[in-house]
Amino acid sequence: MTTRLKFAIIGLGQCGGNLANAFAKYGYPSMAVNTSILDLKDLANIPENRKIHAPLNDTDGAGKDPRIGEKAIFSHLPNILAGIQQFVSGADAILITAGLGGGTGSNVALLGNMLKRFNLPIVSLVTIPTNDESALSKVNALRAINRIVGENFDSCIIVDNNKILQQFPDSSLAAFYPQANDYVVKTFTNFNSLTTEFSAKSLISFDNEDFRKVLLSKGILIFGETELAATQINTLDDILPRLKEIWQTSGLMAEGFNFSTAASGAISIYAPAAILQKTSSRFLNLLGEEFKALTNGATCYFGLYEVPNSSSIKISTMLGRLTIPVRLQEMLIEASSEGKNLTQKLAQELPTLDISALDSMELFSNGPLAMAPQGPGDTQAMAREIVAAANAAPAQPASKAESSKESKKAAAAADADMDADRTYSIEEYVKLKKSKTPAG
Ligand SMILES: Nc1nc2c(ncn2[C@@H]2O[C@H](COP(=O)(O)OP(=O)(O)OP(=O)(O)O)[C@@H](O)[C@H]2O)c(=O)[nH]1
Ligand SMILES: [Mg+2]
Repeated sequence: MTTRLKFAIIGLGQCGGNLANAFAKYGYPSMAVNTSILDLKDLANIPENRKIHAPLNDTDGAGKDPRIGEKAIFSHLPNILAGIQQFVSGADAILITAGLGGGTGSNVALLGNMLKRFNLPIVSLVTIPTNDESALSKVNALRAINRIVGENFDSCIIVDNNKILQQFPDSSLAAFYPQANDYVVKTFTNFNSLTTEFSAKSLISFDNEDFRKVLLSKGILIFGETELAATQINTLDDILPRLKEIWQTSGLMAEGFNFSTAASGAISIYAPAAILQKTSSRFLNLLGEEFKALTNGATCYFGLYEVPNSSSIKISTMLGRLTIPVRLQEMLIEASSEGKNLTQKLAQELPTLDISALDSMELFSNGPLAMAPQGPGDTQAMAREIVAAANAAPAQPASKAESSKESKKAAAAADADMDADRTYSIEEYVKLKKSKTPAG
């Protein structure tokens, strides 16, 4: 694959590793850092020597506790930095992937900060949790986002797992994340790859420097892709009034961006010749105007390509230097109420059961042989059987004859002390018998 920028991909945590693994499938050099050995072993596209296992002591994973993840990263820092230093040499930029919400990947700001020493642009690509995930995941994710924004990396791409759920509603549980990760990487790669450019005829070129400008514009970056069947529109002019809707619905980026906060962006359009022939010559001016209106004057880089034998129109969009989306503000509201409940639950002492109704129940008799009697009659019958068995004990083999004689004698002695008119419990009988049996 020929790429515009050579990215070195570093996946942190399980989701980060899975995304790095998907990037590796598309030919990107990738490595993975994780506190969990089990997560690392499943990353089939990443070579073993590019997997760094960084556990805290003997734990596997960070159990959604970012403090454990942080300590783990610090305790393996020399090893992690040495591995990454070798790996990133020759790259144009570092892309750190992670899922926010857990204990390992939520430390993406910490890792990114450590990697500033390599003097390469740093982009983070992170996922945010779905609505259904726990308050803990949301609180972790929000804290992590704030730290990432505070680090002022060259940009931060936010993939919304909520949108993934909507996009792949019928996907099986096993295929869900691999499918989503593949989609994210494919869309990113369509921007970063020159392959389509080679096969298409360029009317206006979106070049490498344009890509770099938008990608590294700081703040939050979104990208997306929409494909329309050639039968759906007559000319490209038809997409102008739909541009906002296309941006809002394309891709897996977080919902609710205020597009007017964007400082730069890119739109690349790939269309068949028949559509381009019908499109007005003013189209690009109109597109520029529409883009400016939606973004409140952001700089836009265009690409327009004629794709032979195509039956669809593809529109790829990137918007850079956006502010934190509404979806995260909503998550903050959810997390603060859910988080409060969770905090209260954790502060409460664990209630015990009131078992006073069981106080008067005596299920075991006192004594060395704690056998629960089935009923009073049973105990007496067993006691009588034991006495009878001891009296009528059959002859023992020669070696045991002596001790057998002794026990018979003891049993007889014990029986001699027993009151024939009284019934004994088995415990009483054994006690009496023991006290009469010679030790040894
Ligand atoms: N898109 C996507 N999201 C994922 C994937 N795996 C996990 N997630 C999301 O990422 C969040 C963090 O999960 P993990 O990556 O397992 O967490 P971790 O960083 O390994 O942290 P610990 O398990 O606590 O050590 C989850 O809450 C999910 O929302 C994946 O393969 N793809
Ligand atoms: Mg994990």
